[in-house]
Amino acid sequence: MKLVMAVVQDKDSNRLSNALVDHNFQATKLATTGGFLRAGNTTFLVGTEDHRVQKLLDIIKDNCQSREQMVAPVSPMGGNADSYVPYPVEVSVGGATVFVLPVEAFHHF
Ligand code: 2BA
Repeated sequence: MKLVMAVVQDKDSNRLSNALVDHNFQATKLATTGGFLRAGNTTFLVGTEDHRVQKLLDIIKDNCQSREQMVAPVSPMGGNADSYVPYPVEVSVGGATVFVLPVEAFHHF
C-alpha cells in the first residue's frame, strides 16, 4: 500500500475531489499554505493499493493545471537587504507536487 500526498492549487481542488470520488479513491483534504508564496493550497492524502497508484497519478495530472502567479515583494525589515527584490516576480505554480510514500500498516477501526 502507498500513501500519496498531493499539494494542489485551491482552484483545482474541487475538480480533483470529484474525479477521485468518481474513480473510487478515498481521500482526505487538508487546507495548507505554501512556504514560498504563503498562499493557501490544498493537500490531498490518498491511501491506495500499489497497483492503483499510476491511475491515481494520472487523475491528479489530468485535473491540476500549472498557472503563472505573481509574487509581491516582501520588505526586508530586519532581514538581509542584499536578497531584496523590489519588484513583483512571476513564478509557475503546479499543476501538482506529489509524494508517494510506502505505508507500513493501515488500520481502519
Ligand atoms: P509554494 O511554496 O508557495 O511555492 C509556489 C511556487 O513558487 C512553486 O511552485 C515554485 O514555482 C515557486 N518556488 C517555491 N520555492 C521557491 C524558491 N525558493 N525560489 C524560487 N521559486 C520558488 P510548485 O513547485 O509547483 O509548488 C507548489 C506548492 O507545492 C508549494 O507552494 C508548496 O506548498 C508545495 N511544495 C512544492 N515543493 C515541495 C517540497 N519539496 N516539499 C513540500 N512541499 C512542496
